[in-house]
Parts: sequence; structure tokens; C-alpha cells
Amino acid sequence: MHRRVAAFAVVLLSGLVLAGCGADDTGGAVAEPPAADVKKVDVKAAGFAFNPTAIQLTAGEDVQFVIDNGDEVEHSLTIDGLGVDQDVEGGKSAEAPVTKDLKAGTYKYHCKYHPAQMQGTVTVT
Ligand SMILES: [Cu+2]
Repeated sequence: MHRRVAAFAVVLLSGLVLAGCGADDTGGAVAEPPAADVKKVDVKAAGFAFNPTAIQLTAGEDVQFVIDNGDEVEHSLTIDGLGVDQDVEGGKSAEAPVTKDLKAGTYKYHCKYHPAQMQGTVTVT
């Protein structure tokens, strides 16, 4: 799974370069957007804390949270108001389902297993 995370990082880095190079046959009415249109947001869970604890995103974006668990116990990334509730086993990483068309606002997140210790805030502007 760590290799997949690395691959995503490469996709993220190359995304700017490749943004203008989409296939010619993608019309306006595509049910599933190409993966390149989905912004990966990496969140680390380690030492019973999230890193980062503040995430800035832009309204209208499609995002996918990718959680990397550096602890030996299971954590979750649970974001109130965004429909994100993704478990991630100890030592593993996990991808939450894509969250489409972000609405402006402030969204608190936490780990549902350690809600008092693990918290953060997503701000969409
Ligand atoms: Cu936790």
C-alpha cells in the first residue's frame, strides 16, 4: 500500500504538467471524471494525532482524502458534513470515497476511535 501512496504523490506532482493533456473524446457529459481531476489530499495519522490538523481546499473541487496510518492501531478520518468516514488499519493507508463539488464552509474532522486526541479542521473557501 505504501507504493500506492507514492504513486499518488507522483500523480499529484505531475498533475499540473498533465492537466492540459486530457483525452480528446471526453465530452461534457461524463459520468465519472478522469482521476486527474480529483485532488488527492494526504492526511497522516501518527502518534494519535493528525498531520496536518488544518486543511485548506477550494469550493467546487473534487477531492479524495488519502489517510496514512503510522500507528499500530486502527484510526479513522471522519469529517462531519462531508460524508467522509474512512477507517484505516494500523500501518496501512486507505482512500476515502471521492468527495465531489466541495461547498464552502468549515468542517471539523476527527478519528472516531480517539475523538478527544485526534482532531482537525477542513476549511473550504
Ligand atoms: Cu484514532
